[in-house]
Amino acid sequence: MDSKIDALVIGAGFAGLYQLHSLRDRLGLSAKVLEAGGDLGGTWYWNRYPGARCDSESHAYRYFFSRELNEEWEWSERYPGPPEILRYLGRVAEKFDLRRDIRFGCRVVSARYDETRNRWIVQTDSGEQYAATYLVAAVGCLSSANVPDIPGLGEFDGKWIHSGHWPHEGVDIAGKRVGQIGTGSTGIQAAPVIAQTAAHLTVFQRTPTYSVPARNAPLTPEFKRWVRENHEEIRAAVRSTPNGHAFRIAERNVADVTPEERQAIYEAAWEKGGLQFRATFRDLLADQAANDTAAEFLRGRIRAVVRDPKTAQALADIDHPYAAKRPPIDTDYFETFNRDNVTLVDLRADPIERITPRGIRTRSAEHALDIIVFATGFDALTGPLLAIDIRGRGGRALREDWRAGPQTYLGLQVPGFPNFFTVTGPGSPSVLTNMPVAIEQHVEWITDCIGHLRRNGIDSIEPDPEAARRWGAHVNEAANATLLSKAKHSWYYGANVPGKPRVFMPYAGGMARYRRICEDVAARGYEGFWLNRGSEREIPAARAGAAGEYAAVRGPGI
Ligand code: N01
Repeated sequence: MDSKIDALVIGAGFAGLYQLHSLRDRLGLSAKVLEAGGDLGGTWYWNRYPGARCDSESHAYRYFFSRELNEEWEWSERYPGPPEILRYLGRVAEKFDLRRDIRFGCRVVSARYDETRNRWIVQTDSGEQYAATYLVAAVGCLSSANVPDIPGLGEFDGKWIHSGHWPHEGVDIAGKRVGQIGTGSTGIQAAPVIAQTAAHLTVFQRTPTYSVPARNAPLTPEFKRWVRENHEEIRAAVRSTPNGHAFRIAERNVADVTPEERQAIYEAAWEKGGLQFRATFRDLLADQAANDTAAEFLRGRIRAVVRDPKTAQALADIDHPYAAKRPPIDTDYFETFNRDNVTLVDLRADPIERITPRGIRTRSAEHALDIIVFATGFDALTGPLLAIDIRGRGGRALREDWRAGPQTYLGLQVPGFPNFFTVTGPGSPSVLTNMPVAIEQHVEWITDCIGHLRRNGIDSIEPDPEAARRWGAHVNEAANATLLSKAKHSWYYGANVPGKPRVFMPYAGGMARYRRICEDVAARGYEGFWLNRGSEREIPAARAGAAGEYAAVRGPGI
């Protein structure tokens, strides 16, 4: 089958659903979504590990394009879990009648740009073929599981699972000896819940990390009413903050307050819980000395909670500034190490040598296990795109073009790949933000852009390679203006995947600043892009100014 449509969207998560609605119902295009999963939900379809929960607060973790939708929907907890988020997305799909244009259980394996027909030819794993003028990758940033290549995994007699492919029927861990590798956001959520039912949990930690209590709780009727009645205010807040959350970053610097005041501010933020701990001072991510004060406070909390001094030391011996890696939030993570059935193995002192049929052997011991949980993260941002064989002009392969790292303009398009758009692609704020806010902005920009092309008889759009080069330099500059550049061993740099180029991938200049840049580019007639009509090419003149030079980054945007 060569099904011809205007637009094809890959992925039915938050991004794909809204992209379908926007292209089909606002622009009137014929559009289809191809989704590898058996149902909608993206991240939330796959990530059903014990303790999985959103780190963004529910009143900010939603679409904001429909006031009516928000009035109809009520979250039950401060941080929603996968079942509730899936119900929410199901409601969205129902309200906007999206399912009829989504094909589930079909994985896109290749996409090739046919220059003569100005069409994308897309193949799925079941041999279906589609042709579309516009191709939108809404494949997620964290959807390509990273299972480390540890010798002996194939010989393990027990069961092993990656957190991002948790079986939907669940895994019976009651009474089992479980080994968990990884202590990032996922591992920190999973360990306390696994420990409650497992006979024994052994946590294998390579890099310790800070964590702040989430303080999840049911929402009160008053709060729910406030959310319903303040749609516009909350929407305005998430659209104006650097990270797309509904909390504002304080105006003060650490040095503006006395040590006693600072302690009280940290204590209050610890009690309140959540990601807004990093919003207590505006220089926490820009100034090492400022960050040290937060880091020391958080290390002190670990030492105060964890009773065994050796375990406490291994958990608190953190080698990077606070929030330079994605900061987790938790429910009783450090308390879990006070349980009799939980052991921490510090892999820096005692590295894994191999997996044996019985369990995991480190340099000093063999740990007998029934189940190994890989909470080892993802081949982030580029992984889901490069899993598809994407070929642009002249058959050029994205995998080749990105060999030294991703090159995009605004994280929205790639030079040489006309009419191909990425939602929250590398080079955009994406994972540094509350994702639905970044997604909405991208989907709306892409929709406006395609609307502009169609109204003006433009066949295709693609970035000027020079604009992409300048944007890449700016992405670097933005990262280097923050302490994020001090944690080189992070997945923001691709450091968790052997052989992956070490390039800072998301845009750290802040969501609000990024939004302005994108708006400015569009207002200048899509400056930095080539607009093609047949063999004619319109090149909107680059003019000096904010969009041309992206305004120097003077402080951290995140
Ligand atoms: O993955 P991670 P994650 N041997 O890459 C360790 C989002 N998220 O799934 O730091 C031993 O952060 C690795 O160690 P190290 C969120 O954006 C969102 O936890 O590389 N250990 C690390 O400890 C988050 O940041 C929510 O030394 C190995 C861990 O595995 C992102 O997903 C909830 C290893 C991986 O941590 C990814 O988080 C959860 C090896 N060979 C997650 N390889 C929400 O609330 C890796 N590790 C929306």
